[in-house]
Amino acid sequence: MSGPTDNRDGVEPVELDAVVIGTGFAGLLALHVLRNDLGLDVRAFDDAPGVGGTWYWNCYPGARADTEVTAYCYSFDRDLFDTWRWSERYPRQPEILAYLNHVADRYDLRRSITLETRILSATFDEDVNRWLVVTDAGERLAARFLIEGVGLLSSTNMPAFPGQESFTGEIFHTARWPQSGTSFAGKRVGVIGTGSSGVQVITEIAPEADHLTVFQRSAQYSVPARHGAIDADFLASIRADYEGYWQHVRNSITGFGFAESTTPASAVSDEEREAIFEKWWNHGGGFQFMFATFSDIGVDLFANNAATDFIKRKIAETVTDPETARMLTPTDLYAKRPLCCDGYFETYNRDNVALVDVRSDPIVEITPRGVRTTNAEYDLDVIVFATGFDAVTGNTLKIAHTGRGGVDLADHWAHRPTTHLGLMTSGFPNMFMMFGPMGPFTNQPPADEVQIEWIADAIRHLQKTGMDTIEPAAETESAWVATCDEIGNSTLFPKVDSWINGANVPGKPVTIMFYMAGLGAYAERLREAKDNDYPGFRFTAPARTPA
Ligand code: N01
Repeated sequence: MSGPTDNRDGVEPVELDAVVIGTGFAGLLALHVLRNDLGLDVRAFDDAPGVGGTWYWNCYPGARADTEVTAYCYSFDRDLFDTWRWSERYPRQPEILAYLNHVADRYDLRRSITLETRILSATFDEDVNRWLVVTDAGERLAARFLIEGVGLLSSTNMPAFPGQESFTGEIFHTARWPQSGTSFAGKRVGVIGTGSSGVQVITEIAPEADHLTVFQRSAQYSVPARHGAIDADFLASIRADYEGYWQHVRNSITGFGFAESTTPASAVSDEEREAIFEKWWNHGGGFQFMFATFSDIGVDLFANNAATDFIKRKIAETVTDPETARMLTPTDLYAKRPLCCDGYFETYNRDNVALVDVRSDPIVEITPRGVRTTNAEYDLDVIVFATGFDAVTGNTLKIAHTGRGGVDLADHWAHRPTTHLGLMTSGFPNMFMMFGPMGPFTNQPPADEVQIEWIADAIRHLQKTGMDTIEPAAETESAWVATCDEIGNSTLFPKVDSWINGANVPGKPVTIMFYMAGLGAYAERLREAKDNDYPGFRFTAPARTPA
């Protein structure tokens, strides 16, 4: 392999076949497949002190997955599946982190991982078709392939309330929780935000804290999770037909492993509908409630209203104070990422928990003593920001990417982020984004596997054809964006503000950011691209004869 000519500092960059950014589910898998299966010379980087990606950082009290764990893991190694023992149906963060550490050890990945190192920039050198990657430790690497598993939900969204630095207590963000943990005993705690992280942290902190004040901007359609042991019969059925189970996961919409409904809500009587909602409320799980009850909750107003009416009635039955129940009752559509949490609404029946509606009584500032809203000041010892993420593009855009012709990725995406197949963007050859914009809106580990298989096949295709680079043509990317827009706009999700469309971060383009047709349809599109020798992609031959 020839080296890039860019040796401004007089030191040639370290030559590699591939750089992987991130060591969460996506990055670890990418490193394993590229290094151990394809035999490439690969290094992976993560700015955290440990592997695990978002599961490293999100160690807030109550953090756990809400996908049945049998589908929240890798499938590529049957022995890994059979030998790793999960303790619960929805594992807590320490268990998921332990699993990812086990994966790093099992496949001997650590020797190729550099931790506590952030990638600052990636510049494509068109003379030699290599990415010049620079780390914050000053290391320079020249790699043919750049694989980014930087986390769909990893870059924190931290609102800038005036006076934040004046607060004399402690401030935490759920997604940058101290690894040493923290105690809330005897403390007055305020939590800002009631998304997936918020409902979990609120429910967990309330029994421990002296007092908890929840600052809620939007009420949530949360359903029970029904945590518990893994269903032994279900596990046995997976073991009896391992391939069949994973095929089912990969062919589904959500990739969660449950049977998704094919029945529209309007196709059954009112009594039947109520019984189905009740059944899934008792079964537990947010995606299950949205996708296993009926086929059209995310796309049809009648179905959506039926689901919201049911959840609203449950809130009214659960929350004893009518005014608190009113504040906790959402008024918008059920079209955010569906949540689940055991005991969430019950938490507001506790004497030590108070709810503040910051839409009608906005937070004005953080004071040395706590949080001041328009109407009151709340004295606090701890403020927890459960305010979520600069999702999808946040971490990607923290890296200064320069593609062909000196084009900056931030400029390429100034209007909105675009890709082809959620994986590649035009003008940025051999750069693969796992869960990039316009990727599938699904459970991630199975989708990571679908994506890395495609990436590995694309690399094999280059090796076979003697080509050096692959990238989508601009018009191919536009066509994929149009497809994503058409599908996304046929759902109800764009009608509600959330991280799914970028509306949660002030100033961010509000747009369709996912391929909303499901994992099965997505995998089919990837298969088509591969089987037809990558139509709509551009290839270039080696730029220079290898030295
Ligand atoms: O973030 P969110 P999250 N003032 O964006 C509020 C995954 N995840 O970290 O709704 C006041 O959903 C904001 O209010 P509003 C999962 O995919 C999974 O909770 O924008 N409030 C909202 O209530 C999830 O969807 C798991 O009006 C402000 C909250 O903060 C995704 O991560 C666990 C505010 C943010 O909710 C994100 O979840 C955790 C402001 N200035 C996370 N800014 C599981 O697997 C924001 N908010 C279970």
